[in-house]
Amino acid sequence: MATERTYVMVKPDGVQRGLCGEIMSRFEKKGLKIVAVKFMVIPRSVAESHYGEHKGKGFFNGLISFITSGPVLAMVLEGDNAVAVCRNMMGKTNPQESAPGTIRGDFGMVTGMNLIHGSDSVDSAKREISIFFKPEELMSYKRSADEWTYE
Ligand code: DAT
Ligand code: MG
Repeated sequence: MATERTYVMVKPDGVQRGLCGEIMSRFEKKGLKIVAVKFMVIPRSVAESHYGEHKGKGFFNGLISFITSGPVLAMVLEGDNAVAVCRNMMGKTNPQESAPGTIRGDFGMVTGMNLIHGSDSVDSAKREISIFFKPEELMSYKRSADEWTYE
């Protein structure tokens, strides 16, 4: 098994539309383990660091304004291949190109309000988790359901 941790965040539009529970529930039901959760308004400097790879792009300033415009639900999820599993459940960046059954495909209409962020690699997951959480905020625990989730 390739147990990984990934950084997932319900963006301000998802919070405003009352989708926190729905989104978290999908990950829980899939079998991902919740390792950490935080409800917060992201400071501008933290948002710029989180989205550093997009600095200089035309949408960067709008993205930073949007992601800092209200509270987000930040979380760390763990499981086998958690990074790719979560990205698949999110759908494509443009919700109109996302398959039904994915979070963006089911709930989103435009790229600028695509509801959710998820790390795109194990390396970015490590970087993003360390931006939003202290090591002691990450819980290591066993769930009895794990033995009915993995062979
Ligand atoms: P993803 O969130 O799927 O990893 P990304 O890393 O390419 O996508 O971009 C980060 C976010 O920036 C994305 O979720 C929404 C916004 N964004 C990306 N491309 C955009 C564009 N062409 N116009 C407006 N917003 C964009
Ligand atoms: Mg990305």
